[in-house]
Amino acid sequence: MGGSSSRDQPTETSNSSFFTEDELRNLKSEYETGGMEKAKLLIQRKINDLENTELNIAVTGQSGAGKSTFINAMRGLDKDDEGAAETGPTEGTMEPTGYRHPNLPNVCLWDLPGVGTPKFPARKYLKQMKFDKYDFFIIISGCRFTENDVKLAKESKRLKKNFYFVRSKIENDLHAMRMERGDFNEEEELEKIRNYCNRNLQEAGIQSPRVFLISSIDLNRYDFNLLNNALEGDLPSIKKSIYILALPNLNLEIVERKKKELKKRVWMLASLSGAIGAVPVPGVSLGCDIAILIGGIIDFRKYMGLDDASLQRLAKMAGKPVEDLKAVVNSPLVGEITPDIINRLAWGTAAVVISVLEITLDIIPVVGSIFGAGSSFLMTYKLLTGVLDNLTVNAEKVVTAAFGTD
Ligand SMILES: Nc1nc2c(ncn2[C@@H]2O[C@H](COP(=O)(O)OP(=O)(O)OP(=O)(O)O)[C@@H](O)[C@H]2O)c(=O)[nH]1
Ligand SMILES: [Mg+2]
Repeated sequence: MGGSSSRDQPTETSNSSFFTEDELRNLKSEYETGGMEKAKLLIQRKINDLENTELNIAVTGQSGAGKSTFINAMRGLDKDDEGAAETGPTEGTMEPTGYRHPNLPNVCLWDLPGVGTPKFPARKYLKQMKFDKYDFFIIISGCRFTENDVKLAKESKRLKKNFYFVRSKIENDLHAMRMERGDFNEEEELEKIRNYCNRNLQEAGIQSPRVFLISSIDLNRYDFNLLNNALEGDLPSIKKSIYILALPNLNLEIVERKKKELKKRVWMLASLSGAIGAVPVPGVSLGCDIAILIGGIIDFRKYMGLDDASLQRLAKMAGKPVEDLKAVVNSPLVGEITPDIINRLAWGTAAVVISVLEITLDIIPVVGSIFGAGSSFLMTYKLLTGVLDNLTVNAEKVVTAAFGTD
């Protein structure tokens, strides 16, 4: 895949690491000259990058097209929830407003005012919105294709920003067509609307536009997964990871993607364990670093949507009582994390034999020696792998309870 922005990025070794080839080589030489303590600095720096990188998503389009509703849906919020963007049939948002993701404050969705209103004629709009600060654009179009949609698309292109054209309220169109015609075929109609949008963008000089048909009130259907695929292909590695972790747990595919991203973090966190002054877990005979473990569990749990607030949001989205979702969760990891729980996990993993060879294979040739560096690494690696597997299984159960399996 790969859009224009990914070409500017240094090549990564593979999907299983955030490090580039050069960085891995550097990591190896740091280890060879300064041992684990020196290598850890580089790993820590990468973890800091993961925590501090911002992702700014601009959502733009005609007034009333459905920008605010889409942003709320992406954040897993209902329009009445605290902190939700205001929506409604009247001209709403008057200046760019950033909405931070409830779990990942570095992800910000920007609700830009409707273009083409008397207050914001298109030309003035493009200047005032400071287009440059955003990672990519989502242009939302409500129904008919307009001149302003084209202007927005062209401006994004001129600024070499990826843009994704989202045709919203699609379930409304389908509903109307279904009422009108007896021989209604949903897939055919969707394809017609896609072609219509594509043709208009092409006629305006956008060569390969990317068009997605979406319903913000039923985000899980239609082209939402396709939009995520496109973004996954276009964003540089760390931003991609952050984007995926910010998605609401709408389906099993999203949960699987999150697992893949979090797996890349396991060996990095494990490498940091056993630092000087680390507090060992009482009762766990092999050394391991309780602060790193607990931090990992809490973060992974949140990204997997299993903390209380995320479960509440998901239940609301699914229109089900939160108790129904909580009822399927069976994990010691969802309550308070105590040393005792870590101990129980450790007993569980005693039976799980993870050999060095099972650890993310492509990193082995470069930093293989780090993995042999001590039991503390292996123990933390085993525990966090177990944690991630356990949380994934539970997240899958929650998604299925919320939305079914299709
Ligand atoms: N059926 C349906 N209605 C939607 C969808 N998206 C938005 N709406 C409705 O469309 C109306 C306008 O949506 P908003 O999200 O407020 O639109 P906006 O683009 O933010 O509008 P401005 O802030 O004025 O620029 C609201 O009544 C929404 O409920 C959708 O996917 N399906
Ligand atoms: Mg709005």
